[in-house]
Amino acid sequence: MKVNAVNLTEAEYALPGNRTCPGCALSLAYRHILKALEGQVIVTVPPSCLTVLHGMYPITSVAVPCVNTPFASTGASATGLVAGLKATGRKGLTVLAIAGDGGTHDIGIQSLSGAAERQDDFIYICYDNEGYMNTGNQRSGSTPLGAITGTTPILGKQQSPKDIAAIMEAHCLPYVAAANASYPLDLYEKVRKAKDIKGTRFIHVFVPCPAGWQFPYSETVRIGQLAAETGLVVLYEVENGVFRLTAASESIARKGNLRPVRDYLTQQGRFRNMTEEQINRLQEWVDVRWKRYLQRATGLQNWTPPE
Ligand SMILES: Cc1ncc(C[n+]2csc(CCOP(=O)(O)OP(=O)(O)O)c2C)c(N)n1
Ligand code: SF4
Repeated sequence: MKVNAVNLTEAEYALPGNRTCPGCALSLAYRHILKALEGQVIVTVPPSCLTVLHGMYPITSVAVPCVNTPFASTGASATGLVAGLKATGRKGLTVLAIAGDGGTHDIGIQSLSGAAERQDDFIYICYDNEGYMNTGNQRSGSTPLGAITGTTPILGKQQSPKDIAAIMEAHCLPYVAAANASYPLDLYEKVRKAKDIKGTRFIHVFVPCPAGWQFPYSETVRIGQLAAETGLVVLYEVENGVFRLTAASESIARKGNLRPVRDYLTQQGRFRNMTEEQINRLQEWVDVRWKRYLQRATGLQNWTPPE
């Protein structure tokens, strides 16, 4: 049965009263991720906003066991947990490695790549707030072109972000998906599906961050929707190599056009210094990627990574 707001489980594993900022989309996403796993999970987390959400011993806002692992070793830590469960004969638990974009695109990529190449049996979720937010918003490999951060303070970032889901897909994983906290039921379905697959499963989750991106915290869900409506974030899944657009991206592909990226940029203080040339460059980047996703979805052409 397809999940909806009415039949979604009432059980909660990410409890109220955590220490994330008001309007944090990570908090929203994590709540649905743990619901999808029904609490039958061991989590491993590197330093990040998620460790803040979990809380400091002996107090926690999360009702599942969690290992805090060093920054570079999330993938290795998941491998160890999987081996530990096997050695002790424990069944029915999912190992979930979950890290920010700093901990995934940059610092944790080697241990993640090693574990994925071994096809170790866990779900890896990268929640992407497009910067090192817990330490005050430094630029990461996922920060978009033109965004002002603590380490790109005047002109904004000069480079396009790396496509981590494409990198992970190149590891021939059985399941790769891209989700967005503003579409929590789509995220829920993806985690449910990943739960029942063996091997390394990778899910990228876009999580708007009001504190770092400089928008009012009441606008979190709308910012995530605008990211999908402008094509800056595309929702999809690749199951055993078969690509499918989902949620808002699927309906835009069927019956609509993308909105201009400017509609998204003007809602956030971090883009306030973008030049016309940068906005055009970003629009072009989106258009090229969107065309390739459409071609993939309709099976017209084999996918090639964007430049
Ligand atoms: C080896 C190491 N380097 C730096 C830090 C400091 N540090 C803690 S959290 C963090 C930022 C993490 O960024 P990201 O992975 O994107 O997660 P977010 O904070 O955005 O949730 C940094 C740099 C650390 N704990 N360990
Ligand atoms: S800095 Fe951003 S991601 Fe971190 S807790 Fe605050 S809103 Fe959430």
